[in-house]
Amino acid sequence: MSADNPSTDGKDWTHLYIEAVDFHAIKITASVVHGFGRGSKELGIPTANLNMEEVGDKCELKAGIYYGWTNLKEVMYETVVSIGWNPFYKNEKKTIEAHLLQKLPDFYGERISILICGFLREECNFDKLDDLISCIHSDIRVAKLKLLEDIPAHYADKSTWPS
Ligand code: ADP
Ligand code: RBF
Ligand code: MG
Repeated sequence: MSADNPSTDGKDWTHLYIEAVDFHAIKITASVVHGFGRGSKELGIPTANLNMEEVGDKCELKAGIYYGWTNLKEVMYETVVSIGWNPFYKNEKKTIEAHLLQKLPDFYGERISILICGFLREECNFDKLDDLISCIHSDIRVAKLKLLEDIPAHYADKSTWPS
């Protein structure tokens, strides 16, 4: 799989998506820490895991899948974000993980800012790993469409971000 060419293997996940109403963009800044290493190896979808100790009160954000922008070394990348307990893996701790929609070299230890622009869906459990992967590919496709809309596109310019 490649972030550039997401495929959902013909599966339709549209029933999972929720129309966000009156969502205000939220900025989270923290450094990138190591997780379980599953994103790249098991899913083929690396996720930059945030150091939750640096996240502050934003760690209370509702669990779910979001889309937005990540500022990594002053470059903005389209991003999908997973917040929660990863029910498929039954994590014991809440995580915030960002998949940037571009292939990149590792950036562990970097301080990144994620601007969350909208909510896509609740976290789900799946019968099999392939369904989790296919649903994430669907999230990427939906996120790309949402990020073309006026307000998220406005945030491609960092000077418009809230402090
Ligand atoms: P971990 O469990 O340690 O988070 P992952 O397999 O999820 O491991 O890989 C995440 C790491 O991959 C990130 O911390 C980052 O250094 C690197 N990486 C490379 N490209 C990307 C990308 N497009 N999105 C997110 N992380 C990426
Ligand atoms: N994990 C789940 O258990 N259920 C989900 O619905 C789910 N959706 C995700 C959507 C996106 C866009 C991303 C990037 C991750 C998602 N994850 C989900 C988290 C995934 O299990 C996690 O990134 C890997 O376990 C690697 O840490
Ligand atoms: Mg990860």
